[in-house]
Amino acid sequence: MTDADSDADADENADNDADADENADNDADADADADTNVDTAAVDEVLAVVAATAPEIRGGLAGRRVYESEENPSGERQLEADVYADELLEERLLAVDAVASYASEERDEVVEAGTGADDGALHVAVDPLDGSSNLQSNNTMGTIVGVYDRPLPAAGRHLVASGFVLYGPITTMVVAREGTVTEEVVTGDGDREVVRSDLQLPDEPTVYGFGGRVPDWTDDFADYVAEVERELKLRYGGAMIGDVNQVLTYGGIFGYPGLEDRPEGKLRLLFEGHPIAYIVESAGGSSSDGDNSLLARTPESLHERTPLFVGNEEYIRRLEDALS
Ligand code: P6P
Repeated sequence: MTDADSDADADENADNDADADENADNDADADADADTNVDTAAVDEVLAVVAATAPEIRGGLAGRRVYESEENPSGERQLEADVYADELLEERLLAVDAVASYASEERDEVVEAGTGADDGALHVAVDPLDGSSNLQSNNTMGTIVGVYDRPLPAAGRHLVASGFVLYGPITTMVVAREGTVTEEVVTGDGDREVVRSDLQLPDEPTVYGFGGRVPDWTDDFADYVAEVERELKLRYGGAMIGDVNQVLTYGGIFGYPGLEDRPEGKLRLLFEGHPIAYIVESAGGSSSDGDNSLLARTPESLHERTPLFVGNEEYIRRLEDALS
């Protein structure tokens, strides 16, 4: 065999190895994106557990308006109500056979059920009491749940369902599954009665609400808001779930932007961004982190923050144009 032949063989072997590596990577990516055998009855059970727990969470709010000594992983002060809701939901959701893990905005780490993450296992991400700072002023707040078919933190494309409970004058639950959104009243014993099926954002938007202090907004965002405020009515209640439900009901846009001193924004991608984007996009609207759909994002860490915008497609597109 000449040197040239052996060089050619070496090159061919190297090419073969590279191809093999590439195929292995492609296979891994394919596995990562392959549909899992999620049992829809198990997803139903997770959502039913959240609804059934809602009356107890609501009933426990009145006596739990004081702050704990601890902070949550995002460095926010925890109310007794935050901890109470989190403990109830962890216990109830991990008792569902198909749930392999539970993650919460109130906990540093994922809690494993110890049942293994076999094909079809569900991984639940929860914001037990979104907007709990509204408790002291007796305003709305909510519970957010995202049901993923991959271990957490997972990409938005691995959501199989999401929902939120709104503790308003009435306790309601909005659920998105397989492209359809329903709004239900949660009765005192935790059952659900559908009040709006196939919920769609109104074509004519009416309301807007943006978080953060105006002096902390970027100039591009402030210019965009100056346009929006001449077209829509301000609705901002300080708890995302209440504000998002305004958008689902009246059309418009809700957002919490990246700020001058906090370009990543305030809200959490896994616990708030993904589930709410899944709902609003399923209701015919759009979501964005300022560049693209929030569902296109894969968090690198459990408590990763993101700029968050959801609402009618026209306003999301104009926002992305304004920030580009
Ligand atoms: P700000 C509540 O604390 C929350 O996480 C969201 O529910 C809400 O949209 C936002 O923060 C409110 O933040 O800075 O207006 O108090």
